[in-house]
Formats: sequence, structure tokens, C-alpha cells
Amino acid sequence: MQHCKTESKDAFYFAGMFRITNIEFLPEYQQKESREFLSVARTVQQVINLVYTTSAFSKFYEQSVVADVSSNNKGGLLVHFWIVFVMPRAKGHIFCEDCVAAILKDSIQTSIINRTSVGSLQGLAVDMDSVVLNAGLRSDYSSTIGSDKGCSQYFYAERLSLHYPLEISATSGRLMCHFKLVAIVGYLIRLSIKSIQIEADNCVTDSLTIYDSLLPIRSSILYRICEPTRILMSFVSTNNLMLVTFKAPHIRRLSGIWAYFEVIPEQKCENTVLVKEITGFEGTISSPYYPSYYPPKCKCTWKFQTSLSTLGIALKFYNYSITKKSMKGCEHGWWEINEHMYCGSYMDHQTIFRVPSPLVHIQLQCSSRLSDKPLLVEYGSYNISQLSSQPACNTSSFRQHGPLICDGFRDCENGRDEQNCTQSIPCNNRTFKCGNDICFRKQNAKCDGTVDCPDGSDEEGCTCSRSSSTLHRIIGGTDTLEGGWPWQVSLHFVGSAYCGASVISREWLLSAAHCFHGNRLSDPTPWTAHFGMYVQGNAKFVSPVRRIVVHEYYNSQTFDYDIALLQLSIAWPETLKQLIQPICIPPAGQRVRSGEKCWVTGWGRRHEADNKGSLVLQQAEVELIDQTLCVSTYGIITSRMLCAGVMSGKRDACKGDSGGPLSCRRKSDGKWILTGIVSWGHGCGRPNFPGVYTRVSNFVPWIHKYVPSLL
Ligand code: 4AZ
Repeated sequence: MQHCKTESKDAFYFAGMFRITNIEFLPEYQQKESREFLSVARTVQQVINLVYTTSAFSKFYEQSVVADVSSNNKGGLLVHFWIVFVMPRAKGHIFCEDCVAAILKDSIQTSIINRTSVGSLQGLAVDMDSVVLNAGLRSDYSSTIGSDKGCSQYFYAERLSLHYPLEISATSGRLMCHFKLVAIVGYLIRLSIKSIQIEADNCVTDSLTIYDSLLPIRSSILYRICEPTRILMSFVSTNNLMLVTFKAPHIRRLSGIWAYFEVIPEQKCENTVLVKEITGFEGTISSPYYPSYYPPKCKCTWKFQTSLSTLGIALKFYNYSITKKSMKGCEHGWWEINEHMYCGSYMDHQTIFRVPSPLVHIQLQCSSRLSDKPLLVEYGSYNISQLSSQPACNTSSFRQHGPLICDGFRDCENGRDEQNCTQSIPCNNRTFKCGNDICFRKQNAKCDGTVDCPDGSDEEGCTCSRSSSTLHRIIGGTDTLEGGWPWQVSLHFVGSAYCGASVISREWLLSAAHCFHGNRLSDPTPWTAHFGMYVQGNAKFVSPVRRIVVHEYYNSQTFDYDIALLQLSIAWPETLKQLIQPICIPPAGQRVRSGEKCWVTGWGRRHEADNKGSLVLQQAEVELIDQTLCVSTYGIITSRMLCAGVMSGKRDACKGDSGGPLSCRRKSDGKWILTGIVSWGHGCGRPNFPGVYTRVSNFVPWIHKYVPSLL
């Protein structure tokens, strides 16, 4: 007798998406039978086949299936796909989810071209930052690729201010629905849920899940509802698409969803508010898309200014509170208020937070994994001195550094802890006096470009560089003298030199916007600023970058408004002031003289054809060039640009110098002025094609908006 043993197998399903940047969307892609869809699907499947059949998982790779090819707000095509692996059950392995995603991301990473996040997979330009891949369910696989005839449906929403109904219900049987919602490009989707009837069992059987994608990808979940509700709730996508899955596999009484969705424009979340002289609450700010739940990723900035220096800003949070940030991350909003970090949390009562400063800069970063409950905050002014007549110190707010005693630190927002002290505490080397006030911490206060003292005394007497060592520079040479350009900074992206920048205060740098163009480049996290550096890599001081402010009018096609401010996470120490010094910003609208001699410095390439930058900081003397001549050379020179070089070529900036300074010495007082920022040019050092620089004198009010104390 023959004994036939068949091996039993386990299948593993992965749902993912990525954005292809070099194919434009066509309406035909919405038709799964169209030639256009089938052609893109085949290409993507071949590319994924190649990635996994040449990987360590090749033995288990079964197939990939493209489920959707859609438009999206970033351009190109967004492709959603499934990947299936099959493995003998006897092996008892659990598939490593991170490894499957890493294989795909690595293949893109290794093919990345230039300074973008886009890699080329067999000619398919895939944006590395868009890749999402998670383990999924077999049941979802069947229903989303269309082999399981459930209640799966597409909705294309093309009209604004229209409520598209989304309703399904049953009293018996099962509902396993996937509603794919797609809006016109450039807009978002808001789903409003009026009522849900499901069995409340922690989403074990019944659930409603809202995804920020068209496939059920776990890391794209915006929100999950596991119990019945009749309270109106709404959720907003971050792109022009959304997936709503409704699962009720064993219906015994009325179950269903009653909802509608709309197409809404993207909202900017920033505002500058002038607060009136009268104290009291006078207006509100809110989380993005209020009263909808706000999406997981957001960034809001609000600036408040009172007209009197005796008034501070009060914020009344409804059912929410902010407290000083600890070492742990913040789960429900990350707040930065005048350089101090706070974490938000929900509670069942209102709280008031007071900032004893007439100028308050607030940044909120949404930090929850899912969409979060909407926030409403009332703002107004309060009398700083009036509050100090109250007996208690409000310890939950501003500047608490330690015990509330006469220790030379102003811990209470009203300064109460330092009042009535019998002995005057001299400021030590970690502290300084604000005018006649008590001691403040030195770090991030003195000469950091931000007023910390009520009287502004922390920013007084801070000057920009008159650096004398630059006088002894080798004329005509190329290597600089160590310490000769103390405002020169090297900006490193993921550990490698990428651009230059200039120190303008203890806390702020000025650079070029184009250095930060692109998804990954605009995130401050991978950037570090290297100070007091002569040989590339040997910095005297390094700080992570806290914030990148790219000019709002920066145009990546024309390089117009090519300017960005960087805020440091750690102000450079005063002990290094021999090696690190700010350069002066020119007066607003200052005109330059053509023919004036200035210097350009950087670690960029020394020849156009080089493929790496210089090891030692280089300097070149260049002449400011007449604007009309420059316009006649390039044609597209705006008033935000200026040209400098030598018409014979030879002395110029090049790749890698971008963002760095064009420094000109003012004859009247010997101070060095940041006249330009290395921006662009036709090649490097070519005769008749001078370097193009951002004209800093055109951006003085813009710089002061972020660095108000720079005078
Ligand atoms: C660049 O790619 C670059 N010759 C910077 C400056 C110049 C050209 C290119 C000017 O960063």
C-alpha cells in the first residue's frame, strides 16, 4: 500500500502601499480591467517579485497582488498591494513582520538617487518615505482583492460641500464591509459617524475601523470603534483617501453604521494673535479640523502678543492639561511654549496655564498613534503682577527647577519663591541676573536670540562677530585659518556633511531652504549642526536641530526665497566663544555695492567634477556682481537673489557649500555681515556664470519674526 503524505502549509498575508513618483495618475487606473491598470499592476508585481525572490525569504515568497492604483495629494501614483508568503507548518515559525518591510525598504534605500527619498526599482521611482507594510488577515485579503463577494464598495467623491451617505445595516447574517473612499486630488476626507450598532466585545468580533489608506494596513489606522454609539464623531484623513471597514460576523439584532463623508480642503494650523489690553479670555484656538478628531500627524504654531509688557498669556484648556515633559514621550500632544516642553493629557475638568510673558510662541505636535479627541483652548491676557499678590505659587506651570525656596531660581511663575528672601543670592556660573531681577538659568537664555528676561537684559550686549583672526587669512589661498570663520557651521544629515549654515545667535542658524526640501530632509531629527570645525568631522561642538523653518514662499523650481532658519536643540556654550561667534544680519533693505569684495566659505566640492567635498574649510574671495549683469546672464534672477564671483570663473561656491555664508566686512566698524547664502548657479566656477546667493537684507523682518531679539 502506498502512503501519501501531503505537507500542510501556512500562508502569511502582508498589506502595503508605496508611492510611484514617475507615473502620473490616469482615471483609467480606477478600472481594474483596464489596460492601464493591468499594465501598472504587472510592473509593480514584477518589481516586488524581484525584491523578494532575491531576498532571504525567497523560499517562502508566493506572490504579490496589486489591489488599487490611486491618485494622492503628493503626486504620482499610490499603489496598494498584498504580498503572500507560504511556509510549511511543521517549521512553526512566526513570520518576522519587520523583516518583510525592511527587505522592501532596503531595496529602495540602496537605489536612492541624489538628495531625494526616491529610489529606482527597475525603473520604477518609489518614494522610500511612503512605504508602509504590515501583516494582514487572510479574510481581508480575500475581500479586498475581490474574490470574496462581501459588501466591498468604492466611492469617488468629486464635489465639495456634499454629504455622501455611508450606511449599511442588517438584522441577521453577517456584514464584512470595506468602503474605499477616494476624493479629488488636493483634498481630504472627513467621515462623520452618526450611529453605530455592533456587539461590544473589544473589537474581537465586531468593529468599525477607519484607515488612512485603501487597504487594511495596521499602522495606517486612524481610529477603531468597538462598541455601539450614537454620539456624532468625525475623523479626517491625511490624504485624499480613506478605508472604512465594518465587521459584524454574527448578527443577531439590528447592526450597522449610519454615517456620511465629505471632501474638505487641507487646513493650515497657524495663527498670530494680538491680544487686547483688557485682561480676560477673548478667543479660542483649536486642534486641526475641530470639532473632528485630529489626525495623528499635525503641527500647529500660534504666536500671541500682548500690547503691554505687564500682561502675560493665559490658556484655558477644556478637559485637558499640559505638564512639564518628562523623559518619556508625550502620547496626547507635545507642546513647546517659549522653548519649554510640555506633554498634554486628557482629564475631566478644565485647566488654566499661564505664561508670564507678553510674547508667547506655541507649537503643538500631535503625537498620538491614532486620531485624537478634539481640543479647544481659550486664550486671553492676565496681569502678571496681579497674580503675584496671590499667596500660592502655581507650580504646575512655568520654569519649575527644584524646591520652592530661596535658591536663586525663579520657580513660581509669579516669582513668589524668591520673594522675601533674607539673603540676596549671588548668581553663580550657571545663572545670570535679569536686570534687577533674580537669577535665571544661563543655558538657553543668555544671548540665545530669545528674550527670556522680562526686561530683555538677557539679550543685551550680545554682538555679532568682529572676529580679528580673519585679518590674517592667506590672500589668494584656499585653506582657511582655523577659527577664521567662527560663524561657519557644517550641517550633517544622517551623519554626513550636506550643507553649510551661519550662526546668527546662540540658538539660531541661517541656511538655504533647498537643503531641507523633501520629506526626509524637512524633518529636523536626522540633522546635526557642527560648530567650530576646521577639518570636516572634527567639530568643537555639535547640537541636534530642534526645528527647521523653511521660508513659506520658497520655490523649489526657481530657488526663489531660498532661505531657512534652524533652531538648535542645545545653544552653543559661551565657553567656546573664541571659536563660535554669530555673524551680523545686514540692516533691512541694505543695498550692496557691485564690485565689493566678500568671502564665500564651505566644505563643498573644489571642482565641479569632484564627487566629494573638501576636508579642510575652504575660502574664496568673490566680487558682488551688478544685478543687471546677473539678470542678463541667467534671466531668472529675482530681487531675493544676488550674484557674486569673478567673471573669469575660478572662484565660486559649489555643491555642498549650499546654505553657507557669503560674508562681507563692513568698513565703518569692521563687523562681518551675512550678505548672502550660497544658493545655486550654472555649474561651479564656469566663466561668466557667477554663483547665485540669497540676498539676506531682503529677509530681515522674516528673520526677526522667529528671532525677535536679533537687532
Ligand atoms: C549646489 O549644488 C551648488 N556655483 C551650490 C552653488 C553653486 C552651484 C551648485 C554655485 O549646492
